[in-house]
Amino acid sequence: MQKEVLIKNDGEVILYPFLFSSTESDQLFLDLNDSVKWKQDIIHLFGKTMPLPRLTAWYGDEGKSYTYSGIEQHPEPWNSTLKSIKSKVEEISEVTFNSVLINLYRDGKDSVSWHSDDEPELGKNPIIASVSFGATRRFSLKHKISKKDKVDIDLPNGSLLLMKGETQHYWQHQIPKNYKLLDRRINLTFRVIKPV
Ligand SMILES: O=C(O)CCC(=O)C(=O)O
Ligand SMILES: [Mn+2]
Repeated sequence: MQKEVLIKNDGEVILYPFLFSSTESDQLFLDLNDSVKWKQDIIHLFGKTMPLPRLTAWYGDEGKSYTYSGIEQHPEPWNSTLKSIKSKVEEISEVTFNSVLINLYRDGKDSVSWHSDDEPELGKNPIIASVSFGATRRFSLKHKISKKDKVDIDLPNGSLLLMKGETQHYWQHQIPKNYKLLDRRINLTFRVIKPV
């Protein structure tokens, strides 16, 4: 499988641009767009509440609940499309995942702001496997200490991005807004939820 190492200091980030063929990816995008139980979450920011700038869904093994925005969330059970994507990701990453957070970016105005995937449920040095379908979006990483260390990469239809080791400790990532973009993108971040 063709791969490109994007970060190898203070963590490891690897891109596999062609996890799925473009025909497979187009079909998986349509399947997920229709079958995933999308939700509009709310964020609390500076004393205000506002809708999260994307739709989300959470699927996983039974009993793998996690706390998010102070609310205990229970996962939807895996469907057949998600199971098939999960097994392909597990083959490449050599990790067994027990949950997936799915994001729907309805157009370029949807986004995710700077953050690290550092929830306590993920434990120390989690491996995160991120699969993208639909519109290509820019993904940026910046180092938390040496702020001039920045990596920008476009995540194409059918790609897999692996974030490993100390990446979440030293780096933040985001999907910036792109006001010209009208197309949808679906992203799946496979995770291992641990008992806390
Ligand atoms: O959409 C992406 O590629 C990243 C999503 C993300 O960072 C997250 O859900 O934690
Ligand atoms: Mn993230």
